[in-house]
Amino acid sequence: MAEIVTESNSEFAAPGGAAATELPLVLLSHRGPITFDWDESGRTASRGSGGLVTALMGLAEHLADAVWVCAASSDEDRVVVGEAGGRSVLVATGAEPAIVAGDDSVEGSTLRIKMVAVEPAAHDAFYAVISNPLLWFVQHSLYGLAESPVITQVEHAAFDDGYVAVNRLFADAVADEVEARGGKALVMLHDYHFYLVAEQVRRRCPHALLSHFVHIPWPGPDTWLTLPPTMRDPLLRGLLGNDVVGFQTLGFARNFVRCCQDLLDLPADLDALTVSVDGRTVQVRHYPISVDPAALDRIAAAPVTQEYAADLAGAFQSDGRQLILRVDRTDPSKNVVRGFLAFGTLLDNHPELVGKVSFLALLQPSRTDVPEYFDYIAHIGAVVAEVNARHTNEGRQPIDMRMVEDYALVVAAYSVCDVVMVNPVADGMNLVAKEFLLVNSRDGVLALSETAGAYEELREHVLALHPFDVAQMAEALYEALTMDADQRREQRVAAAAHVRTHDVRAWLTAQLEDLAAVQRLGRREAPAAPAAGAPLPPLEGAKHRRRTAARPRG
Ligand code: GDG
Repeated sequence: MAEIVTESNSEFAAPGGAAATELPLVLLSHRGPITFDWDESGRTASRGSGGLVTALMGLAEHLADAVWVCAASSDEDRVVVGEAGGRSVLVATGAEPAIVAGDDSVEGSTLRIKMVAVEPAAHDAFYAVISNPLLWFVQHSLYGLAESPVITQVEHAAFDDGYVAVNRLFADAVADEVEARGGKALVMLHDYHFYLVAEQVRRRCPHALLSHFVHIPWPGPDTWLTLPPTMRDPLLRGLLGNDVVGFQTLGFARNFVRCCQDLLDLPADLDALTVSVDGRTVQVRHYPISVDPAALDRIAAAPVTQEYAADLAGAFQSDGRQLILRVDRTDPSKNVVRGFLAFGTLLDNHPELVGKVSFLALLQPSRTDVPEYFDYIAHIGAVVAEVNARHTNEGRQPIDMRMVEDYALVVAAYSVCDVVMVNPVADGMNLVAKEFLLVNSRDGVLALSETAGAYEELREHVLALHPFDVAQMAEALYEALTMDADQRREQRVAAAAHVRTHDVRAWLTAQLEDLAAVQRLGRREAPAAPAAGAPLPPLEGAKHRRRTAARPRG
């Protein structure tokens, strides 16, 4: 089998070195790195934003042979799939991304993308019935079990004809790409849409090195009992088709091992974080995802961001007034309603703060085709109106809620706010918390749910929120607003230093290094999980030059 090389051979890797691989790379995520659209000027292509897309594109762009498999999400994506006859297309990924025609020469970086067009009814069952909401709700513990979920024949059919069928389609697309590369490739799968893919790819491509990173929480076996065995068992077995299954936190990794033990009766080791299945050993790991500090710094320094920051400071912070911020999708897991209830309680309990503190909420409407999400937006609006009616002072409403998609505004708000409230019911990681820490210029306080993945890493430097306890959250906001300057500075500086050294490159490097170790030692005798922060096993041989050791701690 070809070997993974972890050496600095790309812009992505420099400086300090992040891992690259000599194996061809096949990536899979539901949302792709490039989306095509059509306007009066013709076909347009836009690059996805966010740390994950940036990091994985950085890796894929610099490898000689990489392909990113994803769903066709726009009408124009589907046109591109038709034109390409279902094959992958090469895209120039510079400032103005565009498809590279067969014999064109390209300057700058390129990325090969294979979009899969799914028949709409199957996609709807896969996406709008099973992935969101069923899996999302189970994994974020969002169901009130007295009344939901109600799993009927509709959900069973959606699982079989939607989730299973669409996973098979994507598994075939991935396996085609692996086979086109001689059957040996590093396959990196992402998230809750594709739990069944690895098992099927392994059947067709037994020499592929397979990994899956789960971005959202993985609850313990009791919570998974919410799903019938006809759903939960295949999901677990599907993930066990991987060589390495990665989670955001040690807690989620342990939950997965316990699920395999308790629900599938498989031999598993909770200390080594391994599961034995079909004569193989599956490694279960945690890799806390993070942000790209250089990219954030650039956005923070941009003139548009600076202008926004000055406007926000003028509007919310003149005369010693303070600003609390939240930035979230309108997802029930983000707990926006209880956050506003806590703010209302804060103003009830501390009337001296009325007129002295504002709450800016930058919310992005999310999955409005799912009824629970649609209803949740209405619920948020009602609570905001109620708190504002109770506490308007000299014509100034305490909550300014904006439904916007404007990343420069988000970064500007991070930079000036005094407190950021991140109070999800459950969250895989939560990148808002990490982004805020890097760009805030006022030694703002991070008030963070115990149930956000980021809490496992940052607990020493944050004010803990209990996401269901509105009274506790109100008190924590009060503590944040009245904390002395030295303590605020000490907390933010320490937390920001952690995030800078545990960035998105470290997240990716750690995965590639573990995969290299698995491959080197053979799948049956792969190493036990190193303790968090312990040095990794050395990568031996001329091809295993490792130039970084930065490994995220859990
Ligand atoms: C899932 C998991 C995990 C915000 N407003 C705008 C905008 N944002 C950016 C933020 C941040 C991102 O969106 C939100 O990331 P989160 O991590 O907070 O949450 P999810 O969307 O739920 O992400 C989560 C993550 O995957 C990664 O593994 O951390 O736990 O649920 O980066 O800054 N981006 C743009 N415009 C905006 O208006 N472009």
